Amino acid sequence: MKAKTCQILDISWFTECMGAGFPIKIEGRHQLQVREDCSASFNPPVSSSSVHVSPYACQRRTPLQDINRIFTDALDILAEHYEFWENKGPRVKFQRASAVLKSLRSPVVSIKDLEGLPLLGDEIKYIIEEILEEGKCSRVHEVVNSERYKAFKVFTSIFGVGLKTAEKWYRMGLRTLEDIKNKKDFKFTSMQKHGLLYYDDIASYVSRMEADAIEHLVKNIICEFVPDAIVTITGGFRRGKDTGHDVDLLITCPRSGGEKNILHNTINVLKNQGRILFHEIIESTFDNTKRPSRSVDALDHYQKSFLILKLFNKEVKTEKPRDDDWTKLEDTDGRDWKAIRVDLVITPHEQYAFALLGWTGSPQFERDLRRYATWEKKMMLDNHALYDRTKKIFLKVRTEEDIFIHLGLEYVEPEDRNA
Ligand code: DCT
Ligand code: MG
Repeated sequence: MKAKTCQILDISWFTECMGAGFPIKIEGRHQLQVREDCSASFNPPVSSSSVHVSPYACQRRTPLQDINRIFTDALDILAEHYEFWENKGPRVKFQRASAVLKSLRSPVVSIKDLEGLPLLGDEIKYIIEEILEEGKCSRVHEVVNSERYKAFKVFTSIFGVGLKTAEKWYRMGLRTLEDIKNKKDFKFTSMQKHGLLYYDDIASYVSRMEADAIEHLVKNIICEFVPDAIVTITGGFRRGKDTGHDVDLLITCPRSGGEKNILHNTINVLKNQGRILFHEIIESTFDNTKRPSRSVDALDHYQKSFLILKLFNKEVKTEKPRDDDWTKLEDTDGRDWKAIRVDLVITPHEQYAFALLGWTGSPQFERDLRRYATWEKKMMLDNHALYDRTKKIFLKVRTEEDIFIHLGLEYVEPEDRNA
């Protein structure tokens, strides 16, 4: 008889052990009914209808390298098109289908490869089939060449411009960046004015080296007055991306209340250094009597600042320093710096794991985590807490791993959260 070497258990076993203070005896009710092929459901190959692929991105591994980009780019464009129309149903449908394809280990070469995969309805299959046959999708071609898509793409790339403003401008007959810049009589917000002023810098992506330089300089400032502060780079860079549209930094302090004055003090030092091109501080609106938000797209309540910082070229380490690099330290217009978008987010240490998980993304991975918590576990998860609706308690966590354990999920490393 084959000896059982391991058992896969429900989270209830772990929580009961925590309550008892020692590992309790494993009973039938603790056992998870897991299919033999469950390990294969992480990183599923195509052409294997016997493999179960989860409809939730948090139950799949999605590395950065996307071997089905020809299809996922098309689906992402269609999702964005519906986002620009604020049409949530189709937007979510295309986003989720694209996320399933991004998790595949091998390229889709035939429509048969899609058998057994979730969230790929007839409409999606038709698009994939067209790309397989023609090399492109006529619907996507139409969208990217449409006046509305092109205008929204430009408008929403301006820092401080959301869908509502883009819609307003579009209805006014504006179409291009020049149209917007020429509206001297417009009442732009300060964020939008600065977004326009530094448009080219912000639109050109932040490199990993630039992000590291920003992290380094913010850390140095903070450690001067709070030596035990923890500064972590999150967002796409934590997921292993080489470029991003901004630098997301999460800041906390292990001492209770130690994080209180960090944001204002940091902003003051940055101001004195002459680095701040724009900043806006949002104070915390967190209310610990409230349960986590039900909305999968809800914003969090942390104290934060949205900034545009001046990063000097000489502060960015290049991979291979060369003598003639000095010639590149000044732009053609005589500038020796670049404007970089930076988000600083301050979190109390007891909420740090939730903030880290939430701010690491990808946005699709986060949405599916929250959906999974709600629909599969009767729990509520947001960037601040995890609430068990059955037991009516807030669950205690120290690390991201603890959150996965409470949700009964296998841990997914940040580099595999690129859904
Ligand atoms: N996020 C969040 N609440 C917000 C904004 C963002 O929880 N109010 C999450 C979702 C992803 C992560 O934080 C970082 O956000 P972005 O910078 O928009 O995403 P990104 O993956 O870092 O993308 P990019 O690489 O383009 O910066
Ligand atoms: Mg980011």
